[in-house]
Amino acid sequence: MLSECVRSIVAALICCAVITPVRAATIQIVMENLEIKPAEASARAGDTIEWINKDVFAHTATARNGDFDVTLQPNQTVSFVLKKAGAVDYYCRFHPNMKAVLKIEP
Ligand SMILES: [Cu+2]
Repeated sequence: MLSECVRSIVAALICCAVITPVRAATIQIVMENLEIKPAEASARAGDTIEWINKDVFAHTATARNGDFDVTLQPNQTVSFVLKKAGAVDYYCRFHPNMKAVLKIEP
């Protein structure tokens, strides 16, 4: 009788785990030696991007479509929550050769 009960609780827990929606993720993107790594990152709307500046000078993550313009001081980490889907090209305003793309799925 007791094991029957335990079994149904376990079944209910497994069931809940399966139907729980995917949690938003945090994606880390490093800026180091004038490079953005990875240069191409995939994410979903609702995910958080964490840009980590490991250089001793400031960088920006500036979206060409105007969706974001984040300034990172030396050794600073800045988080940004993605709101819209789409492929967003971004670059550093101080070093325009630093380029990357975020592929954001809905
Ligand atoms: Cu820069």
